[in-house]
Amino acid sequence: MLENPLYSIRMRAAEGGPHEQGGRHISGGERLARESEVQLLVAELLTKSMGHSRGNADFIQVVVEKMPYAEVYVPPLPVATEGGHQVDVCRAKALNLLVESGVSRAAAELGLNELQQSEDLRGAIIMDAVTGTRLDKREQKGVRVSRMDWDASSHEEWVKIHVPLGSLRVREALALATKVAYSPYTLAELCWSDDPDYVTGYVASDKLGYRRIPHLKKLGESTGGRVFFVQPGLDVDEYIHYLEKTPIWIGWEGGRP
Ligand code: WAQ
Ligand code: MG
Repeated sequence: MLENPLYSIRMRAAEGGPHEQGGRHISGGERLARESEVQLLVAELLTKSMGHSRGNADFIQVVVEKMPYAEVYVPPLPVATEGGHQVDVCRAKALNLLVESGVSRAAAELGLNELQQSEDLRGAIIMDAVTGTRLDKREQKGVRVSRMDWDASSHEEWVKIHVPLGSLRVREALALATKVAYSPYTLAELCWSDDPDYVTGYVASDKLGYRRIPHLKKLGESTGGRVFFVQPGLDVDEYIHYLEKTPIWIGWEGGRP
């Protein structure tokens, strides 16, 4: 590990000043890099933040940190794509998948409502899977999962057998969903993008895998975000620490399944 250190790279971008001074969230991103890849990945994150469909960022922050940790490899969740073109049909499907994953119907409905109302959520909402109570106290900031990334050769292999899913967006979403589902405290995740030009979202869980749902909102809307439904009674600080700090490689050590 010492000869080949790991770096965490995190980006956040806002319009109208920094987030903490009231700027509107435009984009964020988190990657892991070997030393030789740091410059390239910083450039990729800058590209992601500029020319974004949510607006023109005038505040962009990139943080690069050397990581003192051992490495853990987690294989990606299996992926399936559901049918359905109407938003209400797709939302009903998401609700059912959440309930099948062990979330109460009441909490699942509250989660869907939260995302329907969020236009400027920067991270995820942590929600009690039984009562639907919000457990993090982060408001618009939410909890940002970081320190996860695909192992590059594992991703190459994965794309060969999932040819239409080669985009950076799916790459990032599946890495995040896999890290979140890997925690024993997560029952399920609900996500759709806050980008007005992207309407596909997903429900993910250890039980059901990553289930893509084609129309969780109407084209042109800037609502969206993420809800992590968790076991009641968990230690919330410990859970947030795992999400923010524990480095996870998605893939297979050595590159092959
Ligand atoms: N940690 C926690 N929450 C996050 C993170 C993160 N690292 N990144 C994004 N979010 C939250 C935040 O509230 C964003 O506003 C919201 O999720 C949406 O982020 O076709 O593109 O990056 O299989 O816009 C899913 C479907 C796409 C992909 C999701 O999300 C597919 C997407 P975006
Ligand atoms: Mg977005």
